[in-house]
Amino acid sequence: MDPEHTAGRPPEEITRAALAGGATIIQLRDKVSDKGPMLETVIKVSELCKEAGALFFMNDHADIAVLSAADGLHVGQTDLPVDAARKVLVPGQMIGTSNHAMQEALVSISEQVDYVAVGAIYGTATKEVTVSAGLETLVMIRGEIGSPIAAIGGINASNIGPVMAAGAEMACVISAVGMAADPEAATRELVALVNG
Ligand code: 3NM
Repeated sequence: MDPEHTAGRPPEEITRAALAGGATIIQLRDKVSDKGPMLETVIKVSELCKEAGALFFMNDHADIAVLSAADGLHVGQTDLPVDAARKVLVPGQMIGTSNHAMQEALVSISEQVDYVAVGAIYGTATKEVTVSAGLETLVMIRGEIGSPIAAIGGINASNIGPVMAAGAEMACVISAVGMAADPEAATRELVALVNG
C-alpha cells in the first residue's frame, strides 16, 4: 500500500479492497507524508488488518510501527539498521529487509530477520531507483536460505507464476492492486494464482 500509487483513492479504500480480496499481509509504504498525518492513516490501516486477521507491516519508520501496534517493520538497505530498529520495536514485532543481491540477503539472515524481500524481480515504474535482481537472483537466494522470501518488483497476474515457482513464499505488489480498476478483484486473482 503506497499512497502515491492508488489512482487517487484513499489508502484505507485500497486496503479494505485488498483484504476483501484475500491479501494476508499489508505493508504501508509512505515516502511523502509528514509523520502526523501518516500516523493517522497507519493506525486505520493497522486496525483494518487486525479486523481481517491479516498482518500489518510498517515500512521504514520503527516509531510508527510501535505507535500503530504493527506486526512488524520493513527496512531497506539505507534505512535504520536491523539491530538499531530492534531497539525501538517492542517484543514480538517482526522485522524484514529489502535485498537485491545474495550478499545482502546473507547479511539479513545473519541479523536473524523474519523474512527476506528480494527485488526487483521485474521492471517497475513504481520505485525510481531500484536494482534489477531478476528471477535468477531469487532462485540463487532461495537455494541458500530457509527463511521466508517476499518477492517484489513489477509483479502482476501475468508474471507471478514464475515468482512462486522459484520458491518465494510471498509476492508483494503495489501497482498491480493499488492502480487496478477493481483492487479487490485484482487481489483475488493474484491470491488464486499464489494458492493455485
Ligand atoms: N521495492 P510494483 S521494487 C517498493 O526492488 C519496491 O526492493 C522494490 O512496486 C525493490 O509492484 C518496489 O508496482 C516497487 O512494481 C514495487
